[in-house]
Amino acid sequence: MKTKIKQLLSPIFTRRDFIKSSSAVGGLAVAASSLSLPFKTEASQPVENHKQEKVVWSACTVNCGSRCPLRMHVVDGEIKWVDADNTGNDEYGDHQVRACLRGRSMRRRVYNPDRLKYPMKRIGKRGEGKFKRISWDEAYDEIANNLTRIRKDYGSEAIYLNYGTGTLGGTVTKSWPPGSTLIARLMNLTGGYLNHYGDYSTAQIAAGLNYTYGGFAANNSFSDLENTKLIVQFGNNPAETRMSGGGNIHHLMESKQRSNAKMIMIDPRYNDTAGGREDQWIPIRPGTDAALVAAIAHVMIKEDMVDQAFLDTYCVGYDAKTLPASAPANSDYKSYILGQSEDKTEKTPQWAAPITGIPADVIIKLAREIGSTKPCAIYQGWGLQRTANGEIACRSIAMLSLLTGNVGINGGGTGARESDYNIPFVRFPIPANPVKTAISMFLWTDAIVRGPEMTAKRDGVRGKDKLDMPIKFIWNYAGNCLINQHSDINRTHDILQDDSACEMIVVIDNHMTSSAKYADILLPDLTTSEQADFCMDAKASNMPYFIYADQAIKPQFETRGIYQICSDLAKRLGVEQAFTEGRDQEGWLRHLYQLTRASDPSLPDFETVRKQGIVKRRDPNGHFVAYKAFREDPLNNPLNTPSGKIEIYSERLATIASEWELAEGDVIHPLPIYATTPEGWNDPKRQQFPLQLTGFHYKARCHSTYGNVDIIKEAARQEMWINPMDAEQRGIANGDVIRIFNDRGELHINAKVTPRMMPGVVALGEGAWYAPDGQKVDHGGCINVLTTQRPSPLAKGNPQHTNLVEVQLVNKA
Ligand SMILES: Nc1nc2c(c(=O)[nH]1)N[C@H]1C(S)=C(S)[C@@H](COP(=O)(O)OP(=O)(O)OC[C@H]3O[C@@H](n4cnc5c(=O)[nH]c(N)nc54)[C@H](O)[C@@H]3O)O[C@H]1N2
Ligand SMILES: Nc1nc2c(c(=O)[nH]1)N[C@H]1C(S)=C(S)[C@@H](COP(=O)(O)OP(=O)(O)OC[C@H]3O[C@@H](n4cnc5c(=O)[nH]c(N)nc54)[C@H](O)[C@@H]3O)O[C@H]1N2
Ligand code: SF4
Ligand SMILES: [Mo]
Repeated sequence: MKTKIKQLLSPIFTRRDFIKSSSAVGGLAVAASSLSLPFKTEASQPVENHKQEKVVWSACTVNCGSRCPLRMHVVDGEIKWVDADNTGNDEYGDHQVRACLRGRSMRRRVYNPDRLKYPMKRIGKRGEGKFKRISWDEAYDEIANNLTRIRKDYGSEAIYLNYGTGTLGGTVTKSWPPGSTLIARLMNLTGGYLNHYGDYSTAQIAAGLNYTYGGFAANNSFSDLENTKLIVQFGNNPAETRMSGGGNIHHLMESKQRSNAKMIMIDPRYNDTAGGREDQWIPIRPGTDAALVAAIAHVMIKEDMVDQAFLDTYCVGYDAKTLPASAPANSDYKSYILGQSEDKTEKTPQWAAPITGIPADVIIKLAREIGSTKPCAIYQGWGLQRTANGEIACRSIAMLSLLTGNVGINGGGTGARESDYNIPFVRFPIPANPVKTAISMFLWTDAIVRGPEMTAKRDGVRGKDKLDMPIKFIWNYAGNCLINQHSDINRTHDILQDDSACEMIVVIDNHMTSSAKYADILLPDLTTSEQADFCMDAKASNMPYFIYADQAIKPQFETRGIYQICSDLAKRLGVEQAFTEGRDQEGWLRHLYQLTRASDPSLPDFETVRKQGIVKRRDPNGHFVAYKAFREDPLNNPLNTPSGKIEIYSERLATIASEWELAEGDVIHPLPIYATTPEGWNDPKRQQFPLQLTGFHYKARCHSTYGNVDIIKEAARQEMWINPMDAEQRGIANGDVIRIFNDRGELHINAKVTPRMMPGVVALGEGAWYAPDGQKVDHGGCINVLTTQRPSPLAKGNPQHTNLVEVQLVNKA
């Protein structure tokens, strides 16, 4: 059974698979996969290389939510192949954290033709990719002089650290959140910078469910699914988004196998996590989950399946009994469902069917199943919240856990995304930022063109009523959000063309990405293979770990690491001692680890960690059960909400809804109601652009990272998913080249015609490398030529999965 499960997880290969297939050819290493990736097992090293070869622990630190150790096989200073974790007994709970095919292709990133080799200065227009080689000293002078000038002319609020998660998993190299980076350390020692809040991953759910649960909402760890009877997943796809052998897909499958629980997948796309393991797939129109939830609630209320005692004890605003005094009559959740509130609409399954595209009888059956199976584990991914009005949509899903009283118990959960246990680790100290202003990470393009017009109540400026300065200087470290990953590339391009608006952009990357092409000064960074670092923060359920990634090879070309870059700049800016505190990179690693061990002496010493590469632990509590203490004793363990309870009705949101200036179609509401969205299924714009386009995080890449690895591009091609009925109407067959377009942009890519996509909706994996043809048409399949910069109402986040488009045939395959 175990092997079967692992085989189903096609991108994850087991060590046994390799050994089996290599022994079949007399000990010579042959990859078990059909992809002949350059990796071999230790047992199968070619004899002639055996002597010179060293195996060095390294890691993959990209932001895929996992984090994998890599064993670099180095011969004559060159990585020859990449192997995965081989420690432990590989039983579940002490299993190997095996890298996915992306990590195993790391060699192809390190030695990629796109690799940046030298510092460079822009000589063409931004985006043209025309640069001249300069020395490090020239680059430092340019940066230091411009920083000093811009600080003097505009103030520190004009300096911005853009979102970038390329090395999120590192410690020295950590690229996000901005306040944890070495660039922030340097900036804060020299006057500070304009901060950002929120992230492209979770902006809406972090903001929305904060009002329900107080703080970033937790859910039970996937390992706890061994205690459940029913798993319901709303747009959650760990088979693609948590792919590591130590990642959450592994925990989901192993624990599901133990409980034998049924699994229902609710997603417009038949995703890889369903992939034959689900008991039911319920395709749903994007942006309509809250309507489905409301109809489920209706059935539960009518059929007396609601856990009234739980709602009375732990929640605010389910019915009139627990509604706050400030709330108007009939503004409770039950009244909303039964049609007694403002909209006078009963949220019956018949009402929800034409909205969601799910037949009423399927909704009724689903409601009875969720209402009568105890415990029931409701989870959501982050796809459905990365949408217009996503804050309210994700809050609604929590209602299912509340109505059924599943919060705080084993086998139950909260309706948020799964949580994980992490090993506490001391990080780089970052002095306080003298600038207190912050903008949403999504509104930096607006802050360039209309910074001083941006206010707290309209644009979500924090720390101040309004922004005083536009952004004039951007640090873009390990991020591709200048272009590739930020919405509406054509708008961003136009904004960045004017170099008297944002005057200086510094990009620090490994590769010539689309963002790198917009740099004024482009600095070539080391890869993880060329330096040492501690790597951690994996989403690994109840088996947390950290990795010591050692230096496997010498820095290539003239590359320099972020610690050296910042130290050198610190010297020029007169704060060298304060920045380095007299330590080099290894000195800091030893120092931070010493502090970590001081609080947990059971951890192995530095040299041992360096040798063994990975340190694994178990969650001391077995499984993480979210809000367990609150469930057991709500008076002594209140939540971090104003009432201390779970707020179905939020007074704070009622206040915000009445005070903020919102664009038409934006909804902030004290209750988790269903709200239609701009560019949703019923927007009149559908006459022109009849298909809903949703995005997804694709196994071919981590966002754009690994997007230039030839072999992976071939294995998992960039295609737009379309249902056979929609394709036929347009004369499109599988593999044909199509154009996808709307009023923001156009791209050409191949069609994947598949019943795995529901009719009326198309999907495109995010992160493909933007490849414009000079006419603003992209040929790489980068979805962000089609997405909007209009922010979501409450979080001011990225609604990148909410788009209307039309699709036409360009060429037959
Ligand atoms: N349409 C659409 N857009 C999206 C999303 C979506 O769902 N749909 N998802 C959003 C989400 S959730 C996120 S998190 C963002 C991610 O957006 P980004 O954080 O920009 O992620 P990447 O595209 O992986 O870019 C990481 C960059 O870091 C570089 N890099 C990798 N390793 C190193 C290193 O060691 N040093 C340096 N200096 N650079 C390195 C890579 O070359 C790459 O350019 O994208 C967002 N954009
Ligand atoms: N391989 C790989 N793994 C990754 C990443 C990557 O780029 N590549 N990125 C990482 C990062 S930074 C993040 S933030 C996470 C992202 O994790 P998620 O945000 O959870 O991933 P998505 O693929 O955007 O969305 C998950 C699912 O939601 C579905 N969905 C979209 N809209 C709706 C809707 O309205 N309703 C419902 N019910 N479902 C909907 C999508 O079809 C998709 O299958 O993944 C991480 N893991
Ligand atoms: S991309 Fe993620 S799952 Fe794959 S090797 Fe890297 S950290 Fe592991
Ligand atoms: Mo993300």
